[in-house]
Amino acid sequence: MNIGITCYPTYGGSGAVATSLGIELARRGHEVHFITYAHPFRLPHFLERVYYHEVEMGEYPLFEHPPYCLALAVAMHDAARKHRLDLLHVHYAIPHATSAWLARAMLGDGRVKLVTTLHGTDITLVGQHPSFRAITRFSILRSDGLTAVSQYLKDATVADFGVPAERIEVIPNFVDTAEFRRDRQPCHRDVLARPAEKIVMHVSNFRPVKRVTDVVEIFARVQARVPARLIMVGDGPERPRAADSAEALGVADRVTFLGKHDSVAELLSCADVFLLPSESESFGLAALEAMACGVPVIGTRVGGVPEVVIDERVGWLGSVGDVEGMAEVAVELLRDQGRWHAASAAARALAVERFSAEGVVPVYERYYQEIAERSAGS
Ligand code: GMT
Repeated sequence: MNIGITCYPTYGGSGAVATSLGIELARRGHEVHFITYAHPFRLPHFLERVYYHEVEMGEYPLFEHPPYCLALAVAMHDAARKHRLDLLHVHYAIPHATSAWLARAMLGDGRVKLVTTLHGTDITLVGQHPSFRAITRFSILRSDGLTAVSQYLKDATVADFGVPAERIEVIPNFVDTAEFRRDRQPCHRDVLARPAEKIVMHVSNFRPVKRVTDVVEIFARVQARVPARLIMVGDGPERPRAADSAEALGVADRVTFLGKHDSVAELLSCADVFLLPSESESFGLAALEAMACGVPVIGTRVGGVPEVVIDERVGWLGSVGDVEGMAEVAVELLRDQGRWHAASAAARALAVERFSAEGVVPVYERYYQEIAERSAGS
């Protein structure tokens, strides 16, 4: 198939998954066209059958708020026409599903099928804002295919937007288990920590929902009992508060803020525990990537996280804000080598068995086929 993919290309789980999906589809012989405003951050520069179309935005003094949604629709329309796209697969509903619907209307023949993957706050937060709600509902209902990254997110979409359950397919996120693995070289362990220290890691966009100050609070309790270092990967609005919190708790010299990284596999592969104490999380891709690297996950039982961190063999989930409980489990795990090795192996095994690209990408391919056939027959 010739497939157009649109996502947020800079940082974030939805862009990471969309890009990996495009790369895997191209490996399987499909022609893939990324239609985005910047080069997708996880896309290497040249890959066979992979093309990148940058959305061009015209500037005009009148545009205090440039209409990106329209420029994207035009780029989608052009790519669909020139490259005979069979399908446009958009990741994150706002505004991508709307632009895709517009692009198809401009094409006028209904040949291009639209698939929208719902990722999280497009449904649970931003999509519910009065300024977006009606257009979000309209656009997702106009998609030929709808997928959600977890059962939790599907249920939320049915409940909050009145989308019929049978219209949404749950297809979980996946991880490249050849890239995300424990025995990677080079391993940066020696640079990140002293030999006797354990590495506690957090990766996110440092938005309030991630509760990064809880990460620091948990770590402060852990390092009081086990020699350890906290590695914070990513950046975002809450980073200054996390740094202040490390200062206030007297652990600033044990916390390293690495900022944004394109590929986190080489960092995750030398971590001992991954912390994800989020307030809300439709899936938790970072947790899955940690698990694939054999890193047990300690986090919160929210949203779709229990569908990823499935049981206590691979990690532990507590209540939002329970920094004491999460720290206690981290200490127990880090002190007991036998238990840690069992959790690490179980985390890796679960990632490989349930969330590998080899397992999940064919599910997308079958879904595309079904959408194409269903629409052809209707
Ligand atoms: O929805 C967002 O806030 C952004 C989005 C992203 O691009 O990272 O995150 C969501 O999608 C990820 C990929 O499917 C999931 O792993 C995250 O759990 C989800 N974030 C939230 O639900 C807060």
